[in-house]
Amino acid sequence: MAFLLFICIIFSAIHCSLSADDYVYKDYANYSFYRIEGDQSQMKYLSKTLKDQLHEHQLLHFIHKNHAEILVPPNLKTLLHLIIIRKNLKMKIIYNDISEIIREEKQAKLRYRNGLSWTAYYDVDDIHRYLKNMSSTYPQWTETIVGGKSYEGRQILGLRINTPGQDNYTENKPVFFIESGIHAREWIAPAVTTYFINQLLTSSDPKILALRDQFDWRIFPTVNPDGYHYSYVYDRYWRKTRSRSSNGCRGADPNRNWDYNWGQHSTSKDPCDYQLYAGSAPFSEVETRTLAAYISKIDNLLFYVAFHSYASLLLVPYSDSTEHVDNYEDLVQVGKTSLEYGSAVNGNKYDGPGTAAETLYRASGGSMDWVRFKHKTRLVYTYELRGSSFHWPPSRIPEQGDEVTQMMLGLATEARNMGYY
Ligand code: 0X9
Ligand code: ZN
Repeated sequence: MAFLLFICIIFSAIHCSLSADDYVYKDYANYSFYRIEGDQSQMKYLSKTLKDQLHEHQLLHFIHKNHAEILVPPNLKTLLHLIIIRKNLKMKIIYNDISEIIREEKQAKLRYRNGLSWTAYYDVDDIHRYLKNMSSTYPQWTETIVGGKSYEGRQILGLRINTPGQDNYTENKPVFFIESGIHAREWIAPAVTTYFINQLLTSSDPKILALRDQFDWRIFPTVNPDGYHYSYVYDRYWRKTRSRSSNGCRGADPNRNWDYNWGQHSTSKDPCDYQLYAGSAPFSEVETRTLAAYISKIDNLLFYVAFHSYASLLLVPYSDSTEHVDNYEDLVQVGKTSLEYGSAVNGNKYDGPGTAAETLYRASGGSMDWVRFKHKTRLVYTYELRGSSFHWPPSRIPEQGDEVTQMMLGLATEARNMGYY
């Protein structure tokens, strides 16, 4: 490692992906995942008191209006317990030792073998292999598409599905775009996306076949491939891209990097911020820049859907304002139908639809807002999938996969009823 470090220092002007503490496995031994409840002033106190530690230890945390979730290292537990007692906060330990969950998840990892199983999480090269395999299995109406590229030189690979359908036409269908995995650690998002692709390609349900035939699909399961790989192999809670800032810190939050109201709400200017660094400028990240260029070339974009986790929540634009877009009521009606279709599968209810500013928090620089603003795309949604942490059990991927399939059917059905296509 010392030798690598020496080489990196010598060649620091060029991209050097191996440095001392970057590509080292983070095991999170004895880290606990806490959910803490309280009112707004208690949450403010918590955030103020823990600010330096959260930053210094690069910790995963969310502090909302009435609750907080924090991944707590062993040496911070006493301090946190003192705050909890002093401020009379409610606390629940979701995972006492998160490294056990990471280890279990690791044991359930699989490599690609004639397909994906949807009972395990796969690394990005296996997801790409699946997409390539599908395009050679269905060469007449699917093709792999390249939506852009990543800092470490990976492709943002997707699958286009455009069948001749019953009417025997492939031209000028409305485009249904799916963006998934922009946040590296939200593993359930790429998993349900490939599950959905599989449903479109192999289901015998006439409703799913009709859904498939109505659109020109552009589906990208992992739009942050470097981040996903890094999360898969080294640091389970990595969220950002992997670009290197001049001070040596890594990555920007790709859902804060799009060129619409960039850098305003729920973002950080600090390249070392573990979660929310907005990048050095709008579209500083090659992933968002190239994907935006790809999107801009699409005519007839009707649906833009992004998958994240976790909150069981459906969001509509804009994310940094409580003002409503002109077809807000329609977005809500179409979104509601989608959620009804989804909850019919397993009885699971989502919150929303609503704007992020009203239901979650204001956030600027997200893809959804840019697509809506720049392209005036009529039907734009962000799904925060289910879960109480980033660890959705791999054996239960099909549960959310089936819900998402129905939610997409619900979107299309109601949009059609309302004359959107
Ligand atoms: O903060 C985010 O980017 C999303 N939540 S997450 O917990 N998955 O990180 C919310 C996205 C909604 N806002 C935008 N699309 N801008
Ligand atoms: Zn996310």
